[in-house]
Amino acid sequence: MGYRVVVVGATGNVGREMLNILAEREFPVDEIAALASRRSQGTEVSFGDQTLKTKDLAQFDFAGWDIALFAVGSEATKEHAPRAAKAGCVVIDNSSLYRYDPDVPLVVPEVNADAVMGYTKKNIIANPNCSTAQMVVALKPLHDRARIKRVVVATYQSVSGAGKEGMDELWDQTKSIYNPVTDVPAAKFTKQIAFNVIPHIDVFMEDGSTKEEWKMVAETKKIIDKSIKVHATCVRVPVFVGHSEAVNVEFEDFLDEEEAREILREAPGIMVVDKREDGGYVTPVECVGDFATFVSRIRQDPTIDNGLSFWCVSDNLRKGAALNAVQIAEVLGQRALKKG
Ligand code: 11C
Repeated sequence: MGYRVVVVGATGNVGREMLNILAEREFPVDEIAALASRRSQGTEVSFGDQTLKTKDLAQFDFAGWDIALFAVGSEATKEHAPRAAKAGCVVIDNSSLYRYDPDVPLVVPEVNADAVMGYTKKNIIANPNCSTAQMVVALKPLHDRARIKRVVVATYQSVSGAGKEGMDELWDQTKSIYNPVTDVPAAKFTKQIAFNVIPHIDVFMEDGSTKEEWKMVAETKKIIDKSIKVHATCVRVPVFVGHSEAVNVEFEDFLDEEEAREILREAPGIMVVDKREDGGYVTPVECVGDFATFVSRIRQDPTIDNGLSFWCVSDNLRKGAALNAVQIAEVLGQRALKKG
């Protein structure tokens, strides 16, 4: 016996990946509904070898459905997630709306799977931001061994984090640079993204950081340990899929780079590819479609007492969003909503 599962936002980048991953991981589904806005109603999406026609989210009755994976913006989430939760359907939400709510667990299963059980307060579980998810999977096993004091991270985030419109803008602008018949001005992004990098993701905060950077700070604290200090610089790069991060960590205790490499090799969700030779590291195009977070370039930071640096890369639509949500559903199924 399986679950009655709803995917909300099924025509978007993340919603489509949710359907793919539910099928790939053979999540026990008895019935599945793909929902979208009225504008996209009737659009066909794939679920394994089935084709589903999307239904109108606004008209959908969540009563009798077990789990709803939400991949829509905060506004639509605000309107429909409480309605689903109230109807008895557990919401796993990919928006930022509930992440910082003390009554909603923020979960990365490799890191804090036990927190899932906190779902009972609101019937909602939050999925973190993509740049946080891949970083905490790598940080947690290192924190368990040597206690992290401080993290300084620079991200190199792909345009798919900004949705299909972001991908279209990179594609169209790149073509227009080679063939300047049509000008493709910046629209989704604040400056030209083709052949450029932009040190700005999400809105500016009062202290000069951006909301994307603030999310990495707040979410790392909530998921791993509130004592960890994080300083982030988030940058958009002309890559379609796959976020990269250069991470520098200061620990309380000494941690040798070789031991860190061994710890990460054993860690769930991590694949270490770290050969000190040409090409002995992973780049974003190589991680697309994969489940793992890849860690490379692990090395001592000799400028501080207990410091290490590493490079990590992951598919932002998968570990950063859809995969993590499906992993949460798996934990929920094993620990709370048991079937059969
Ligand atoms: C980006 N990380 O790359 C963002 C997308 O809070 O879930 C996801 C935003 C979020 O633009």
